[in-house]
Amino acid sequence: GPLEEISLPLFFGWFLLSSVQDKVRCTSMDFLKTLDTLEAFKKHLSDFTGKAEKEVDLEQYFQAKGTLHCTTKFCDYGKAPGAKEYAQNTAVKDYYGSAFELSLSALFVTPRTVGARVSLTEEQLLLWPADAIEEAGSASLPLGSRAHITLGCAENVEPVQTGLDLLEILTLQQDGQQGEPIEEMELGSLTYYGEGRWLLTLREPICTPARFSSFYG
Ligand code: 2AM
Repeated sequence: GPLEEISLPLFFGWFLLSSVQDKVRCTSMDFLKTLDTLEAFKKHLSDFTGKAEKEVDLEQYFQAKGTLHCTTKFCDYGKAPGAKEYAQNTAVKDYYGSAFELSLSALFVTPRTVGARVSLTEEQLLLWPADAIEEAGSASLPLGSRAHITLGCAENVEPVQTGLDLLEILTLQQDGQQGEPIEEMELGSLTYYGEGRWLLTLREPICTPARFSSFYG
C-alpha cells in the first residue's frame, strides 16, 4: 500500500557531522581557487567555457547541493531497483545511526561536478550495495569505487553526475592512462586527464566523522 511505498528513503548514506562540513567545504573552495590560477588550468579553460578567451570563476561555477554526504544506495522511495533488498540488509539495519570515519583520498573537478573520492574500509563496504554497477565504459572497477561526496554541480547538472565523473576518471586510470602530471600542490599531486577532468590525490587523506543514516526529503 501507499504507506509501504513511503517507508523507504530517497537515499541511504553517510552524513558528515555539521562541525566538519565547513572544513571540507573550505578545503574544496581553496582547491578551486588555486586551480583557477594555474597556467595549466587556463590552458584548458575551453573545457569549461567552450571558448578559449573567456574566464571562469570556479567558486561561482559550481553550486553547493545541501548537506555533505556519501550516498550508499539511492532508493528513490523504493522505486529504484534493489532498494527494498538494500533496506532489509542486516548490515544496513545493524549500522543504522552509527558513527563512522570516512577517508577522503582525492578531490576531482570536471566541467560538470566537483567532488571528493571516499576510500571505503572493509567494514564500510558492508554497507555498499552488492548489486552496484561499478561499470563506466568497459572496465570493471572494484566494489565501492564510486563512493564520493558531491561538493558542487555546474548549472543544470544533477548530483548523480558526480559519481559518474569519478568512475570515468578511475576507468581511464584502469585502462592505463596515467594522465598528465601537472604539479605538486600543498594538498597533494594534481593530474589532468583531458576533457576538463582534474584529479588532486591528497597527500594526507582527510578523515571525517559521518553518521550512517538516510534522507527522506
Ligand atoms: P550524489 O550521491 O552523487 O551526490 C539525492 O539525489 C542524492 O542521491 C544525491 O546525493 C545524488 O547524488 C544521489 N543520487 C541521485 N540519483 C542517483 C542514482 N541514480 N544513483 C546513485 N545516486 C543517486
